[in-house]
Amino acid sequence: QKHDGTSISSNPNARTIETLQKMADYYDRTADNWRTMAYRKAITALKQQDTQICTKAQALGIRGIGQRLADKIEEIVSTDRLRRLENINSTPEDRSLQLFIGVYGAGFAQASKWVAKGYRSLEDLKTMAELTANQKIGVERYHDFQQRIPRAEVAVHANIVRAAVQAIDPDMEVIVAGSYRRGAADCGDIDVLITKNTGTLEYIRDLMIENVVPTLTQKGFLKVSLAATSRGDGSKWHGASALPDTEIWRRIDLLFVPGSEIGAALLYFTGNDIFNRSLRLLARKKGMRLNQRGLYKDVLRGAGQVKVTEGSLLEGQDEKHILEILGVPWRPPEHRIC
Ligand code: DCP
Ligand code: MG
Ligand code: MN
Repeated sequence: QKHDGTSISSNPNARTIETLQKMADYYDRTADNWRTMAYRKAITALKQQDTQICTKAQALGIRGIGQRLADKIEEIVSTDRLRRLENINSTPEDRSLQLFIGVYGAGFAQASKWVAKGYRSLEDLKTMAELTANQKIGVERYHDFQQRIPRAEVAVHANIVRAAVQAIDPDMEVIVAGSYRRGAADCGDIDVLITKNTGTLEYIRDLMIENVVPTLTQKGFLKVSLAATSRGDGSKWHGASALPDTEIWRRIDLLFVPGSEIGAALLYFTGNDIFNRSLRLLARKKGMRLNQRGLYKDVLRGAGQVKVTEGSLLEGQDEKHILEILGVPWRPPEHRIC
């Protein structure tokens, strides 16, 4: 099993894996899902080998590795480099694209447009680009949001939220999910589930949006709202927070979860995303459907796998039971990395 932050240096293919990982990260940043998946698959397959894979033929003999990846593996081992990787970020346009993709609220498409307009630096964006309110914050706080958050600091943010929530209703629960729950030493953001055993979504959302969020904003802990839902089945507040007497802003996601859905929400928001994808696929193969609200059966699909009915709820409250029904042996959060 692999843990967040665990070294793979003892693996005979460590050097190859490290290089392929850089390629996967690059394709992930450019939202090239197909290539990202292909590289991740190859990395997973390589991690399971106990001898070094040196030639294309050897690589092709492994399930999950195709022609192109096999070529790259041979190139890495025989030349100790990968030309494709060295070509990435080699032009100013490439470097700007990578920089802009990191702006909160800007995806690959937006970043490409900025590059096409001739912008190259964050300063260019500040002075020349037409930015939405969120993009403006994404640019101003670029370096804050790029920093990983030490695990201990994540806990302090969550404690502040918990104290504010429980001051209003002591039966409310505040659980940190995301990479923190998987045991990561540092996190990209702070993912907080806000729930109550007997609480409905409306109850929790009203308490948060009407009361906790304004209070924590007034206290100076919450800095800005980046995305929030206040009606319908909306259930989140995304923004930034900062500890007292510190300058650095952290990305924080508050996720409102009715007690009846906490199991499915825990599963979804703990991830990681690849683990979630494989669970959803498994559910589908078994005629079920898994999302962040529950596991459903008898989902009718028509032509092209289009959903005809929602199906009936099998389980939403109990994380362990959801895995049981799917026939997946229990996996503690630290082992949910694919
Ligand atoms: N998630 C998902 N698919 C996505 C985005 C998120 O399944 N496209 C789920 C799995 C993630 C969880 O939500 O683990 C939280 O999302 P984050 O983007 O915050 O990712 P992590 O917390 O896992 O990592 P990081 O430390 O980068 O925040
Ligand atoms: Mg996270
Ligand atoms: Mn998040």
